[in-house]
Amino acid sequence: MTVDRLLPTPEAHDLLDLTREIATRELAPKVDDFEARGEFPRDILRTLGRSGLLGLPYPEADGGANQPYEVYLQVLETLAGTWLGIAEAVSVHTLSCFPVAFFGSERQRKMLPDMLGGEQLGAYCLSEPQGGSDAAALTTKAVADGDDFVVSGTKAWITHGGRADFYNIFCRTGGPGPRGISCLLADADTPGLLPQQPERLMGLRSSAPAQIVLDQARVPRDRLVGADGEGFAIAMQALDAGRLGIAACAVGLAQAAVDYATAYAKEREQFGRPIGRFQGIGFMLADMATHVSAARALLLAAARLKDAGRPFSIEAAKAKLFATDVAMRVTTDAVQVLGGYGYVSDHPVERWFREAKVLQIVEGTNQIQRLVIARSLTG
Ligand code: COS
Repeated sequence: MTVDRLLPTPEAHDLLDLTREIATRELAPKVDDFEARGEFPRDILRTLGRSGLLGLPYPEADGGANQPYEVYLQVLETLAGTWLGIAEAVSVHTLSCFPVAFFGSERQRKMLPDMLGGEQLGAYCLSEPQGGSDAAALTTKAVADGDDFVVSGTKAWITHGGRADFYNIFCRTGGPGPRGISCLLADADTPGLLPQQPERLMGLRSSAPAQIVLDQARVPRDRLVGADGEGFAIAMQALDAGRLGIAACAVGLAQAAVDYATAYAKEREQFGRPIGRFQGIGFMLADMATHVSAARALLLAAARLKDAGRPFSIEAAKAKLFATDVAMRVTTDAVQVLGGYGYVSDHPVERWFREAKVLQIVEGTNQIQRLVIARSLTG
């Protein structure tokens, strides 16, 4: 069922129409095959870039489309309803452009049109094998040596690892704790930047992350993004916006599950009538639909705060927490509505159920979101 949209401009309506058209024409015919084979859809991301969908929330002067977050997130939601892997790739690429767009030097910012146009795909390297939630404890070290930093360590769970053209590497240039962390922008062909084999995932297989080993990688000193020691603050601000992207992915996935389960319940007959007419199923669908609407409302409320230039970090954490928990619950219930047919790969709900799980983990586990929200309440 198409959700009625209250969009801020006619241009936003056109953008969503374009997104739906691309989703139907380019994404829907390919998603099953790419997910089954675990193939990364680089060409499709290029198509999205050429259609202007890879730099939506950034200024036109930098090569973006100057769209409010409220609109960008609904584009993501639409993509996620057809292919979560693509929507997540767009969200992570958008996150990866954040450090240069907001903290980059004049020279670094010259790269923005290629980044935002999708010619250059980005990766965001914060997590490490021994630490994801405690991001300020990262151990990857960068030591100044002549005109370069020499970087050593291992980054983990890197979306687009081995496929990206540029990597934001959060690393330690100073002492322990958040203030010793800096952000470096490294090209994919940096000597010593060594992507490992992609992880073998439960779901989201077309966009499997990989570890990045940094073995004395030499990154020019003029690729320091922002000030020395500013990296943690950059990482956290990028994630505030990125978490809204993940929440939008969750809403899109959950809406697709509601739509699919509803259509099935109207067709499938037992005891002489469609199962959706039994209260046991009808009430389940009602709860699913209500939770998705609530998740979308929370997400858009946070986006509108961001668009208005107001603090939105805590609202983004709430939206990420709620929307991804809703996606897990709703996809679980969608499998239940389809019964045995929900548990086989002939229907997409089986895949959506596996994919929903990762959204409760990435860009800050939902336990971290609760921690952020609780600290804002209790100090
Ligand atoms: N925006 C700007 N600055 C922020 C910020 C934000 N959202 N959150 C924290 N900071 C700043 C703080 O203001 C503080 O600055 P000062 O040193 O100047 O006071 C500094 O960063 C340290 O903050 P804090 O003490 O809260 O850091 P913690 O070590 O307690 O960590 C959490 C905070 C747990 C919230 C952080 O580590 C986190 O988000 N972890 C999850 C990481 C994550 O999402 N990983 C996924 C990677 S992508 S798959």
